[in-house]
Amino acid sequence: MQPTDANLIDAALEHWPQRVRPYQRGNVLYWQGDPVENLFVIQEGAVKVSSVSSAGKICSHGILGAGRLLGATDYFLDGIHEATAEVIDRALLIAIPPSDFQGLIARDPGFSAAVMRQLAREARVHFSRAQELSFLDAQQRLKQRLIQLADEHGLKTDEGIEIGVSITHKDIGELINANRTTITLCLQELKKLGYIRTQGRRIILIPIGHMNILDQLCEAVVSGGIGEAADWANRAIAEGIDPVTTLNSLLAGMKEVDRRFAQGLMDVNDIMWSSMHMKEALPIVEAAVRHRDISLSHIGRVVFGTVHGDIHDIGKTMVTMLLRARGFEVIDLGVDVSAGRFVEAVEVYRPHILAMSALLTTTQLQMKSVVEALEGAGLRDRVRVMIGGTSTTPRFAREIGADGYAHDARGGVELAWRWCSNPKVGEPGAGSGP
Ligand code: B12
Repeated sequence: MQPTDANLIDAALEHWPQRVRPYQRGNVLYWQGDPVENLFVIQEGAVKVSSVSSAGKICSHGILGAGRLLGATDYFLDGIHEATAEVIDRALLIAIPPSDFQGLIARDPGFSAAVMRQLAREARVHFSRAQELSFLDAQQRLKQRLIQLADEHGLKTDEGIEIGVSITHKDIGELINANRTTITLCLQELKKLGYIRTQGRRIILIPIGHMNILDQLCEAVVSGGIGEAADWANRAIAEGIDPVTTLNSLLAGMKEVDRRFAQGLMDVNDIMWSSMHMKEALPIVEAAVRHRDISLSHIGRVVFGTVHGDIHDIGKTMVTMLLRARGFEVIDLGVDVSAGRFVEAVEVYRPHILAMSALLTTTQLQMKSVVEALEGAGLRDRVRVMIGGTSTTPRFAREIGADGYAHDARGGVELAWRWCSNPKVGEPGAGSGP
């Protein structure tokens, strides 16, 4: 049988039961530069191991949990601690004097194998950290580190795996070599992607298998083959991943496409392929969203289109999908929609909301033409106008006389929901419509 970390605790308890001591958060076991007076086996709790560079920069080597051995490398090399070890969560530690440690290594092959295994593991961790620093950006590093923390300190809960140790943004920053602002932004992004949830200092990860599926889905949008994104979307839904989380992964794929396009790593042709992958996957997610919220009845009608001269329709499709999922009836006019066509649709369908999307700086001015055309046709007071798309802003919405703007699909749905819960006089929901 392979010696495990549990063997190390068992062996330490068997030989040195009287050496178990409780420690509180903030207790320092040893400082960088101290001589090795004790080695420690962690029976319970968490200990942060970090060092300070000559330039005064702090680097955390890890937050170690039960079964880990502290100080062995320092003991074997020159007897001086290369890092500081600080308790960050109440802990029970077994302190072992070096001579006792050496004696047991000589006598007990099982113990000695467990120690070697720990040292090998440490070496591997350092190696993969070095790789991460060279190849991964801060968000990817953060994700890897959270997965490792969940592996070492994770508690299974109904919502996923909770990292069972209280860590601050500063702790995380030291672990992945990033400042606090970066950590906050990366955590927000991981939350948006649906990979983690936070409550105060509690961090809960979705199952790692789900993360892998979402990563594959995102990558399939960026550079997959035909049908690959759809396959991964099907798999995500079949595995019970939240459809909105699945949708966010598709969106992350398109963001990555944009990033690569901006860097000249992809051309318009590649973008076309990615858009096609996204469009193949969208109906699968839409069906799942609808299935989940099947009980909703229509709370309002929306006429939606991408303005004249603009053929970008993925954003519009996503907003439409979420609107439908929340119980709105959406009449999708498609792309490259003229002002006249919008006005005609408002006349015919009498919607609560007219929604417009534009992604090009040049086409966003079409939105103004539509508002003016509505005024010209005497329909402006009958409908609320909502605009969105990357090139638009709240200020632009005010300037052209639109009633509202939303930055993303979720914001658009919330705004539509608010409007339809509180209809304007003259609007269909207020009793004067058809
Ligand atoms: C995919 C894409 C294409 C595809 C479109 C395929 C399709 N079927 O849609 C193709 C290759 C055809 C294309 C063509 C062009 N594109 Co293009 N394209 C993109 C790209 C990479 C992604 C857009 C996308 O789908 N994003 C994913 C969706 C989900 O995001 P979204 O559209 O922003 O929507 C979200 C929000 O904005 C919001 N939203 C959107 N609409 C609405 C509406 C309402 C009411 C609400 C509330 C919210 C809302 O909710 C959505 C979800 O959260 C963007 C880059 C970018 N950062 O946007 C460039 C981009 C938009 N394209 C650009 C350009 C320049 C072009 C071309 C002129 C390129 C060319 N040289 O030929 C042509 C123009 C074609 C035309 N006449 O429309 C520029 C626009 C620059 C500008 N400011 O004017 C961008 C920003 C790329 C860049 N960085 O330069 N493009």
